[in-house]
Amino acid sequence: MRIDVVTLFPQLFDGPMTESMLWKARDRGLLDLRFVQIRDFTTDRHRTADDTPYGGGGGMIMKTQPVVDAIAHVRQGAPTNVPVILMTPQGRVFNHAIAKELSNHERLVLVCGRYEGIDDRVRQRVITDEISIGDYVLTGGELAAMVIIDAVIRHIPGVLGAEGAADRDSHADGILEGPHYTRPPVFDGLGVPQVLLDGHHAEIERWRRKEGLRRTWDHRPDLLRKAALSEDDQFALAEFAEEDAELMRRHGG
Ligand code: 4G3
Repeated sequence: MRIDVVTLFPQLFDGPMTESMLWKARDRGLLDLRFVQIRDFTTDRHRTADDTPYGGGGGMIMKTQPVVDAIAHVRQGAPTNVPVILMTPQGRVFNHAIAKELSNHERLVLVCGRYEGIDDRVRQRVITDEISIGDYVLTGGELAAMVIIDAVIRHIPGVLGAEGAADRDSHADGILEGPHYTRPPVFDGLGVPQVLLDGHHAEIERWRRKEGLRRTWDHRPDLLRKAALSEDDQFALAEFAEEDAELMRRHGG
């Protein structure tokens, strides 16, 4: 997969994108990650990439022409349907399903704004998708682009080792993962659930599913409305509901 990042600050990607999994993916040729400097597409002596907003109001707006030209440059040779994604707090909110869908594309273009935003005509002419990584504002789209890159490449076959499978992640099937443990068997008086030490594989899988459901019930009950739930799952949830009701009877709400 090839990802082109269009940005005024390509140096921001140096650390995060050259470590660990990201680097392995690039080293193995599974990810071709490139950066294009928007300022290289300015045409004036001062290489001006931003300007004051029409209508006033302060802040600076990224100019249309350098961004449009930078995008046109990276799109050369790309299929006409390549997603050109603007990182913006006004986009649809990113999640596991979107990460997986984007991983099916041979190429992506990620566009990072700075200042108070980009002249809207960039969006009108060349942007195909607008994505937000959450309901908060950052000083630029670069950190959001790094989040997208990390979440997307985990779904490319061969990026995670055999031990890791993105289909087992929290959110893969709409419920969270349960707790994990490694040695030692006792830490500061805290043990490890006996079922994990017994080595009975089917029992362990049942326990993991139930603890994942318990976490979802406790922390993200909103996810349960959309999750695919088996009879066993629904039985477990009824048990949690009964436990909560019992606590309420004993201690009040
Ligand atoms: C406004 C993305 C701000 C418009 C970008 C870009 C937060 C996110 C910016 C624009 C960002 C996010 C840059 N802040 N929640 N800041 O994904 O096009």
